[in-house]
Amino acid sequence: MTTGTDHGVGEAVAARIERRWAILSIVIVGVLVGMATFIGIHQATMPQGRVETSDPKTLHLSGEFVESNLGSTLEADGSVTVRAIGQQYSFTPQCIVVPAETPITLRTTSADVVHGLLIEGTNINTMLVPGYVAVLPIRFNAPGEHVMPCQEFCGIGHQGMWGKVKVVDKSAFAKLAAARRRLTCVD
Ligand SMILES: [Cu+2]
Repeated sequence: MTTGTDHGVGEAVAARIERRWAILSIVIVGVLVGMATFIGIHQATMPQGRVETSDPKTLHLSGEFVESNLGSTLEADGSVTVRAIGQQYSFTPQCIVVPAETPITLRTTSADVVHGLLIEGTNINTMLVPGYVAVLPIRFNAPGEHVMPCQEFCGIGHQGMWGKVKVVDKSAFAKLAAARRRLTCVD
């Protein structure tokens, strides 16, 4: 049987536990707000080191993203630069060919709205924002084929926006590059 005093003790214990949990939840909220504030201020005060811009209106007329300049190029230092653009609802080039075991710089942008570029089976994933050049250092360890869907909803035809990446042997790529300055695997 419980007596009046037992009741009082029980209530005091319950109140103490409740107070502890209340304090803990306030501390958790405080830490989260603190983290969000720190990240916000830190990133605002430390902007990206370099931002490259492009003009979607003149992309096809002049500059590095004109159609004849798109595709893969073997640079003098042995690395490869790939230039590609995304537009509603395709990538140009539709099929990108690159060598395996080679440092590659991917340079992409959008000609209209925000698109996404994801290469299946890898951690390569970036947004193509009109007005900005997305630059990504990439590398493939082995030859193979990867699909490259647009991963950012970009309009009514979004689900049909797919590209392809063909990774070929390093020597095979060198042979292709000797014959042409800009390479793609679009038939
Ligand atoms: Cu898209």
